[in-house]
Amino acid sequence: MAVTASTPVELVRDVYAKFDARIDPARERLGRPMTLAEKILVAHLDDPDAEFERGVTYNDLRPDRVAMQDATAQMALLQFTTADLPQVAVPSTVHCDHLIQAKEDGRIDLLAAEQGNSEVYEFLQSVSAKYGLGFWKPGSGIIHQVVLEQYAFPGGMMIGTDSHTPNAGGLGMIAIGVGGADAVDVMTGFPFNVRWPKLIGVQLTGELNGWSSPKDVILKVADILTVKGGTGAIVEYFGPGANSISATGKATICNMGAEIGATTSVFGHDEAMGRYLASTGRSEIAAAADAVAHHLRADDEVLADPESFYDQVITIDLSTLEPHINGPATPDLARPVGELGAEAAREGWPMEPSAALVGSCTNSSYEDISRAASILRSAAESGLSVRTPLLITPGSEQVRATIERDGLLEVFERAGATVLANACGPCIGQWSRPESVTSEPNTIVTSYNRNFPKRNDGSANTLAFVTSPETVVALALAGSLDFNPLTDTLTNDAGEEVALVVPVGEELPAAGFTPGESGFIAPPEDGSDLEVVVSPTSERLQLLTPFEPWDGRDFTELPVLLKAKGKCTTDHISMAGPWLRYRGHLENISGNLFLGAVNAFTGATGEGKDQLDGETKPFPEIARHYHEAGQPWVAVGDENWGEGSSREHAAMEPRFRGAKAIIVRSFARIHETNLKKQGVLPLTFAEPSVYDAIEEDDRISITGLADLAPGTPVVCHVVKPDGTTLEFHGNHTMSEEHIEWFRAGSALNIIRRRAAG
Ligand code: MIC
Ligand code: SF4
Repeated sequence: MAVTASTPVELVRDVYAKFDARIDPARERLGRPMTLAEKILVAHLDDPDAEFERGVTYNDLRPDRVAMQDATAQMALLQFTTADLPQVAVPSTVHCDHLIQAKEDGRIDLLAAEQGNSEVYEFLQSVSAKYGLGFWKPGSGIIHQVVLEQYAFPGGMMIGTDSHTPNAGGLGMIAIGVGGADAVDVMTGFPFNVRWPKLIGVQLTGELNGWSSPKDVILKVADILTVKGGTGAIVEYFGPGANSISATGKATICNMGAEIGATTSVFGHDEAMGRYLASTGRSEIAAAADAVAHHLRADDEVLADPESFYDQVITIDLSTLEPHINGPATPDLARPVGELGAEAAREGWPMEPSAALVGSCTNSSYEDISRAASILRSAAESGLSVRTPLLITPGSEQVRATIERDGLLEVFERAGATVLANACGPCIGQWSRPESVTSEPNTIVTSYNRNFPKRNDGSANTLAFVTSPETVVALALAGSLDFNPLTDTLTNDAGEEVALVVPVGEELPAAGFTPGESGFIAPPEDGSDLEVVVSPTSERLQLLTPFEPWDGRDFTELPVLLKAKGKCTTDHISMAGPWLRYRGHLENISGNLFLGAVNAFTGATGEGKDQLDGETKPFPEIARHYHEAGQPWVAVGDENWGEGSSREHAAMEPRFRGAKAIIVRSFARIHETNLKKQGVLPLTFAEPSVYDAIEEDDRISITGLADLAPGTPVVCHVVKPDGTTLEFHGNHTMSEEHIEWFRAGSALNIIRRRAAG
């Protein structure tokens, strides 16, 4: 099917045509009613009769679409091209959003990005044309916003090479964030393999009111479940409160489900979704969805008695939910906004924010912007002005053009805000700020989803808090973290005390959306003659050399390149910001390996001891030295290793530099799969205390690999410098198929073999 600027209704109808024949027999087989996620997954099973068990089986699924953003698409497409196929097997799109740096304003920054990244954009565009992918130019918007506006549909299933792909759950789609190698499977015609998820039900009662917004729902859920509480689970939202939330508000909630590690999050089809589809020119899809509405929500028996059907149920009363603000450093550190001031004073966090940022894929809908603008407008009328530099990133060209037409952008501009490009910008560290600000401890408030150290401006001095756009604007007007918009007042230019008025907004633009400047480039019907060139001297792109297959031998006495202390997210493993430049060049990006990781032996960040020469060096240099010397190694870590992004560079870099295993207390889902895909063994300590026993000069052996089998731990030894050993078990979640990848050297090597016949 040709790739177009929007999901064609025929594709949707084809998906729905299978529902009766798939879902009804599955219900019978299970002998119980089904939840929404179960229905959508069953409808997308590769083998309709496959057995599945929550949290146990790995199953093959057939997604309807693939989406990739520019920072991950490069590596995904470099892998895809090595399979030597004429076309992608399912409709796939590339979105240019991550590589645009925020510095001056949207227009200037976009021009600079077009020039500075031209080599990468040309590569992505020519690969897209050759292999039949749709290409969204820089400036057209952030992948998840564009997907919501154009491609998502209730009951569909997609994967995306970005952890916030679940944003499309706001339109009732099962949308899963994956590493590039998973996307390559699907684009080459293979199924997507994933562990059948557990199910967490979130029942929403009451109705949002006042300053509370959809963002506060997920900030609260993050508080309850923590950053790892959703691992291996799909979060399903339902209940009377769900119906009161707009489709874009639902998308905000699903989007930030990535921060609790969930496989994805999803809402059942309702009228709000129908309104959004109609307003974005997709009435036919809305009508098709209405016709199968009973398949697009959990069965009535499930809704009536959720405890019996979900693995865990959380209830949130929207009527009493207070506005929250989470951070710094971790998205699950939550409190109602009114409590932040006292906490900041106690902790010594700078009280006056250095910047306030509205936007990102999480919070840049028409509704978000109109609510935030309403606060600014009435504040201006009462003689209040913004005291903190305010920046706004519209999520897409369509949103930008519409809020411009409706005068909302002007409200921001009049308040002195900088309007940045329709792109990720400061959300992914593409933010050029004066050093005078970042060299000092400072705080920022954003309507984004992530707030790991160094995430936004590369500075560990910057403490980031995530909250709703409404709260961001309120704190910007106050110029202080110590302000509760519900109860406090501000002094206006006439010296009077005024309270901020409660935000009001419009769910959808009354006059409909205006598309603005179209950014979609369709592929030619036949691109087979087109050539894709990668210069051998490029510093940004490098063709991939297949990883070596496993040599059949156990791993003996490998040095511990890194034992990480505390959080070791994908940002710690493979930093973004300036390093986004090298996302298409494995060797060059490996220069950032573990630069953010904290060495458990010394407390230092990004450096450790080179066991070959005893010197202290940055981790990437040690890794390069080991690689060149042919010395394989392991890394050791704590809980939730690889939390955060889907970037497979965090798995490919260690693989490229010779890592054989990553041994930790627990893994984040996407990253664990990425390691398996690239042929690195992801092991977890059967006895978590072994982590503590590992010392700097120890070596680690991993044995019995010839008998590697699903469900059987591998036997490992810590070998101390004096020759004494400590045996321990390394658990793993490798299926037969994953073990095949390991033996072949990578999952891609198997695809290559099959493609070669
Ligand atoms: C992110 O939000 O961290 C990113 C940047 O969008 C990443 C993708 C990337 O690292 O390229 C993600 O979430 O997957
Ligand atoms: Fe871009 Fe930020 Fe969204 Fe990631 S979370 S896709 S960096 S806007």
